[in-house]
Amino acid sequence: MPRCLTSRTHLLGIAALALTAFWGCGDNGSSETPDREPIVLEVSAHEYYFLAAETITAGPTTLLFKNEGQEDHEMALVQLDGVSTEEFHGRWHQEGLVSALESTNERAYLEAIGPGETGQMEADLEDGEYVFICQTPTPDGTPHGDKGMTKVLTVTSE
Ligand SMILES: [Cu+2]
Repeated sequence: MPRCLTSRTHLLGIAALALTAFWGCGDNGSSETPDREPIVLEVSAHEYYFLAAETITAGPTTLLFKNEGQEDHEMALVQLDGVSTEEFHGRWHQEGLVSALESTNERAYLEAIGPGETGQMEADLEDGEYVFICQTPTPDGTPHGDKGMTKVLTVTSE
């Protein structure tokens, strides 16, 4: 019995080592996201716009969302997939947001928070073009994004 237990433990140890080696190799192989501490990206919401940095470097990112406006605001961060920011906004205006979002991948979403509140989440961002969008409705029912509440973010590899 004790011998059986020992060999099983040993096998688990080898499996763990093999896994470590595998993932370690994978990390070194792709340099999509630099190995660094998460950077903090502050994003504030107002009527009806976002304030945030224009450009950040790729990698782990802490999104710190602050509602500095008078209405509720949410924050969706989508990565454009094969379209420029101009094409994305053009498609939004011509065909609607649902159609425009087909050429994006959502990377982060924080649900609506009230005035003075904050929200936070982690995202691992690869280089590319991104857009912040708020679709919380105004009192008359218009989504904030349709009032211009979007912002382009460029994530660079250097
Ligand atoms: Cu909003």
